Amino acid sequence: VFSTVEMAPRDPILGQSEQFNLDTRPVKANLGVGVYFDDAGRLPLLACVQAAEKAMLSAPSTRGYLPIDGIAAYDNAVKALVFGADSEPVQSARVATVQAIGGTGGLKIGADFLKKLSPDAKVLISDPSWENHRALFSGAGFTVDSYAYYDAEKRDLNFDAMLASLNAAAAGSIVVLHACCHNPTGYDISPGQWDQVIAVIEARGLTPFLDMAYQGFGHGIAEDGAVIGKFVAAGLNLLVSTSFSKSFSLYGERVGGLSVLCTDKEQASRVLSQLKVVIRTNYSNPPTHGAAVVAAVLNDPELRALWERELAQMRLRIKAMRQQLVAGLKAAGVRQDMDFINRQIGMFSYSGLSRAQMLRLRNEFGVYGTDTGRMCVAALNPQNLAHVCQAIAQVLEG
Ligand code: PLP
Ligand code: TYF
Repeated sequence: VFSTVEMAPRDPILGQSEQFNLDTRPVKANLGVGVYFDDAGRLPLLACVQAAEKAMLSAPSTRGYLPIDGIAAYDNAVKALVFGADSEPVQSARVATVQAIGGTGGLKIGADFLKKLSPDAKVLISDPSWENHRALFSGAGFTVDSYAYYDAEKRDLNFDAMLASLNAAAAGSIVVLHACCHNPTGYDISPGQWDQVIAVIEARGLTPFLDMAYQGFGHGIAEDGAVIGKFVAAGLNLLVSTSFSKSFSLYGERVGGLSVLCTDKEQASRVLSQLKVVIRTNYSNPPTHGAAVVAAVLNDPELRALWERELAQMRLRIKAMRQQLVAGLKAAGVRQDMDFINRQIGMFSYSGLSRAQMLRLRNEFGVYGTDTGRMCVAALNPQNLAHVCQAIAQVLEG
């Protein structure tokens, strides 16, 4: 039966990490995968997570099956984080939230749900977008197109073109939007531009699906979440996937969620019942540990405050690394203006380097970024910064 199976291509990002791990050069930097490392180049284990786990160990719990939609206290915490605890949608119980296996799981539950509901709808993702968006929505059976987003020549957003593509979208199309910290470009649209996007979504009858994988990594938890309030104010229905992989540094625990903003409570209960069918037929019910940790932190005022401080540290460290990268590139002899790196936000920088230049960086200097020129600023640290700056300078000027 398997004789005709073809070899699938490797994930362009995760495949590169495998290559990086095999690289025996003493000086190297993995700016490929989107993972936050601390100043010492280590993957953090947050103190709030350790405190929650310590408390859990001292009162061990049994491991029965969770409900299909996950831990109730977790789902409520996700809802509160995304919409605001006192927000009208939460107060009127018109949000259906389920625990998901990472942000990816949230996207996939949403995609399968939408496919049953609107089998002929097209999905639009940004050009460019996270590599997995196209694969995931195509895998769910959708035709995936893109809307304009980035102008490589200008090294900036092309907002007019973005609005034009959304204006040209067929009614009923599903639009996948990065809520904040756009992956891969690092360019977010401004609050005023969000208003214009929302107006087009409303006018064209599009279905917004927000991917919120980096809440708190941009300007702050509430600041990054404010975009959701704009959709609420416009009276739109929407889907939001949440990931705690980065904001809790819990990548391997696979903690995420999907929230669907419905028109009223009764509709939300019907939607929830369908989300549960999707989950039931995929993996029955979610795993316990990661979501229990996140719920414990979010629902305890002290641990929550600790998390907010730790998240702020990560956010500010990335900003500092951006500034040091720009200064370091200048000091290393890069003549072109690299200050756009400071205007980008979140984990990533679209560096503007070509594929050939990215290959040189990797082959000659052991500096790994994606072929598309994306670099993970959150993987820079005082030890690797000078090497990275010199390598980029050599490639750009040498
Ligand atoms: N969406 C975007 C834009 C991402 O960058 C990521 C990164 O991992 C995800 C979704 C997936 O999140 P998770 O690792 O929690 O599945
Ligand atoms: O974009 C990134 O690097 C992160 C991590 O299939 C990631 O979002 C990359 C590829 C992938 C899953 C996660």
